[in-house]
Amino acid sequence: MTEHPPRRLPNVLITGTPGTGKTTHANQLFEALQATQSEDDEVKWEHINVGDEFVKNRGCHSGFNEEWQSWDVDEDKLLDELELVQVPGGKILDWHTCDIFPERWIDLVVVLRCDHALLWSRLEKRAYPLAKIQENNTAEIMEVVLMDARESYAEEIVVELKSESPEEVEENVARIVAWVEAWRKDHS
Ligand code: DAT
Repeated sequence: MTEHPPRRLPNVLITGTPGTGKTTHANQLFEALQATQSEDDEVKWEHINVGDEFVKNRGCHSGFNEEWQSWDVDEDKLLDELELVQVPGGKILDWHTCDIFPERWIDLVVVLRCDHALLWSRLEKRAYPLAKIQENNTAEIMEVVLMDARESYAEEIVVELKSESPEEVEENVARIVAWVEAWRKDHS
């Protein structure tokens, strides 16, 4: 494994069942963190929607699954593509799968949670096939992403946050920004 210099900024993974609010949080977090940066900062914050930008657009998949209306992920290719991207830090990774990244890449894992009836209505608006809504709903009830996160990363870096209202998005983002500030002090 190639040794890299320590990260200047942390890598933050925003995860959760589809529809829990990952992209909503990642967008607001990106804006808030970007506002803390200056022109001459070497490492800039970046929001990476892993599913759209890497799985779909960079072809880290083995084809489109018509039944599930989603791309079948090629995990090896995805990890190869992201390996160098994550090195300097400052990446806000937005993805519903959290257990494929090497533990050393990630400094904070935020698992978003949402009431299952509310989640159902959010997913219905996306016109997902019924089976996909049901599967995601069950996954949320069974806490699948939270359990995967806890199995894959050290307990102290996994945070579970509720995402049911715009106020909660604001509170969550403020909390993550405060965590980032503390990380930067610890690593300066
Ligand atoms: P994800 O990226 O996890 O699939 P999203 O950010 O696209 O989810 O959000 C799905 C929908 O739910 C979208 O219409 C915005 C809304 N939403 C998400 N989190 C919310 C929250 N905390 N309060 C109100 N609406 C929210």
